[in-house]
Parts: sequence; structure tokens; C-alpha cells
Amino acid sequence: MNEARLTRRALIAGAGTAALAAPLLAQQAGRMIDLALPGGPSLRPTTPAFPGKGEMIVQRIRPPLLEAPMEVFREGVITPNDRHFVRWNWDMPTSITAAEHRVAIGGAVTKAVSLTLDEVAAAGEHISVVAVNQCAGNGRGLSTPRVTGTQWGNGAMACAKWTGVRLRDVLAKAGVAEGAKRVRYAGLDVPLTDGAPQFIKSLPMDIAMRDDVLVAWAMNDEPLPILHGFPLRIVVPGWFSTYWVKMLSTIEVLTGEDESYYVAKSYRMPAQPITPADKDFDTVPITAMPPRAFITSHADGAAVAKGKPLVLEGMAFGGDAALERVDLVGAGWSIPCSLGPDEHGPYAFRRWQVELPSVSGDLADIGVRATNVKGAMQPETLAWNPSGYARNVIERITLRAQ
Ligand SMILES: Nc1nc2c(c(=O)[nH]1)N[C@H]1C(S)=C(S)[C@@H](COP(=O)(O)O)O[C@H]1N2
Ligand SMILES: [Mo]
Repeated sequence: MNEARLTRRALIAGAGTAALAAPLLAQQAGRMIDLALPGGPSLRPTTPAFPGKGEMIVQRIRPPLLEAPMEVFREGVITPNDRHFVRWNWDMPTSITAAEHRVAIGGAVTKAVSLTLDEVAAAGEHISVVAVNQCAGNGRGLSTPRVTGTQWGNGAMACAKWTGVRLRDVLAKAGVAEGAKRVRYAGLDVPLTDGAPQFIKSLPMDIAMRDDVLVAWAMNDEPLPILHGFPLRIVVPGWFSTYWVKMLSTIEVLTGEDESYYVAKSYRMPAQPITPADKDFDTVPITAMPPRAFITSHADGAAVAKGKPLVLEGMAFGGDAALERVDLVGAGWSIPCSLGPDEHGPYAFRRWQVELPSVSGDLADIGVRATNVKGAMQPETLAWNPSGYARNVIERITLRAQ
């Protein structure tokens, strides 16, 4: 589809009103999936009943938290829209009328404006970036000791092609004033309980002005589905998706620090490594993603043929920098894996593969370790923190030789 047509379709024509019907979960419950969570009940139901979704693991119905089964990552490096995980902190509107939608820009600007979707689309060059969208809490259910928050397995991640205009071009419509420090933004969702904070996030100015930080309206060449933030969302390649605010409706330029809840209080990590016993420690905001790699060809406990060659495969990503290498690691040994083609740039999933000449016995606690071009390498041990954020410990499995 050509870009102009996609933009029109995404913003105006094809999706004048995007509506979300109530999923009929009871009638369409699917199989149960075991997330192998060490700290508690780990079976979860799946359902194909959310609009525009294939089979997804139900972590919560409202607001929706849907996880992708790991076999989704066996396929290509682009996650199909219908298998892309979903996460809403608060209640999302279930009907959006594109023609009435506005993005209001205020705060430290030369002229406050309220932009229609056409005006957003006309704000600058249309660009596409393929990038991993990953929840900061992805994999937190695998933490020991157990941590608070949604008990995700590792399926709260996905990779898609995002298309839109640069955030800095949208900001230029209002004109950023002298002394601007941060850009704060919010979507249309509202807290479910009285007095609870709105989901607002902000970026430091240098990140907001980056060449590849987008106000996006398309996901894999389709209009953003309502669950993924129709009609517009922020995309910050390389940063955790807590910053990728959906249903974008307000932007505010700040000249000081951001004291709002989801920046000053929540989505923060210990500044230094801690132990579960530590109670008093400094925190820093979660920002850029570290590298991760996964074995997708074999599940934990799978049987492999003794005396035969074995091919292991999977995917990896570099986080906020391109992937440099992936190694298969065991107890005291490592073997370099070959990387698949770099099809989609530094922020995308990439395939890897390794062949072992002959399986001599069980392969106990093997894993894959990604390293990015900035030298960040996945650690052997979990950097435990009370909310289980930014997990990137090497994920281990055991294969049984038969
Ligand atoms: N408006 C809005 N945007 C939001 C959120 C939200 O609750 N409201 N959650 C954020 C978080 S924490 C995540 S992990 C991602 C999930 O994006 P997805 O549902 O498209 O996968 O959306 C982000 N953007
Ligand atoms: Mo998240």
C-alpha cells in the first residue's frame, strides 16, 4: 500500500470510528497455558475473543492484559498485529471517532495548538521504524522471590513496523519555548478509581527530539488497532513501552522536572543492585532496554536425539542498540551462534541459529546470551528488583537426550 493511502486510511477513511466490542470470553475460552511461574499459580486461559486478536493468554480482562504464547516468536521477526501483546493500565475508551480526535499541545510552547489527525499527518515527513515494543515488566512472573505486578511470562513483547511523523515535527507546530526540559503526554484512558493518577509519561528533551521518535498511526501497514492505541501513539525505539503512550491526546512541554506519579514514583528501578532484603534505596526511571535472547525451537524439558546433530534456533534483540552477537551458553562453556539477516535495523528482533555436531547427553541449563554493539551483555544472575522490571537474565532450559 502506498504511504499516502495508508495514512488516509489509517487516520480518516477506513477507521472513522474504531470500536471495541465486549469479548465473549465465557463462550470462547481456549486451552490453558502453563507459564511456569515459580512463585504461584501459573496456568492461564487463552482466548481468541478480543477484537482483532488471535489466541492470546488472558492475564486480565479489564483493563486488558493479553500475553503472547511463546510459540508466536518461532515465526518471523515481525509479530503479526493479532498476536501482539496488549497492556492497558487504566480504562480504555472503546469507541474513538477519528474526525473528532485532537492532539492538544501546550505548556512551554510559543503557541498552544489543537491538531486534527490531518494536521498531525501533515506535520512532517512520514517515516517507518521497525522496533520491539516490550513492557518493562515483561518476564517479571519468573522472578524469585516473587514480585508485585502482572505476573507476565516472557510474552509481553513484540516487534512491529511503526509508521508516523516525528514527535519533534509535531512539537514544531506549537513551537518549543526556551528552557524546555521534558515533553509529557497522555492518552484518552482514565483511572478506574477516584483520585488515582492518570497514566502520563514524559521524555527528556533530547530523546523527544530524536530522529526516530514517532507519533505513529500505523502498525505493520495497518491503522493502529484500538487495543494498540488508535488513532495515534508515541513510539520510542529502544525504550520500554511504558513511554509508548496510546490514544495520544495531550502533549505538554515542561521547563522543570516531571513530578507526576508514573515518572516520579512508579516505573523506577534501584539505582544500584539490591537484594530482596533491602528496603531503602535510591531509584532511577526505567528507560532504555537491555539486550535479550530466547530459544524458540525447543521448550524446557524437550527431548533431543542422542548421538545426532542438534540445531537450536531463536530470536534476539539488542535493546537500545543493534545486536552484536548471540552465544549459546552452558556451565562454563559458550558457543557463538550465527545471526540471521539484519532485515529491519537495530531495534528489531533478529533470528539466530547454532548447530551442535552431536548430542552426547542431557543439555542441562543451557541458554542464549545476547550482546549489543554498546557492549551490554545479558547477565548470569537476575538483577532482582521489587517490581521485576527490565528482566534480562539469561533464560535457561534443559533438554533431555533420548
Ligand atoms: N494510553 C496508554 N498508553 C499506554 C499504556 C496505558 O495504560 N495507557 N500502557 C503502556 C504500557 S505500560 C505498555 S507495556 C504498552 C503496551 O502496548 P501495547 O498494548 O500496544 O502492546 O502501552 C503503553 N502505553
Ligand atoms: Mo508496561
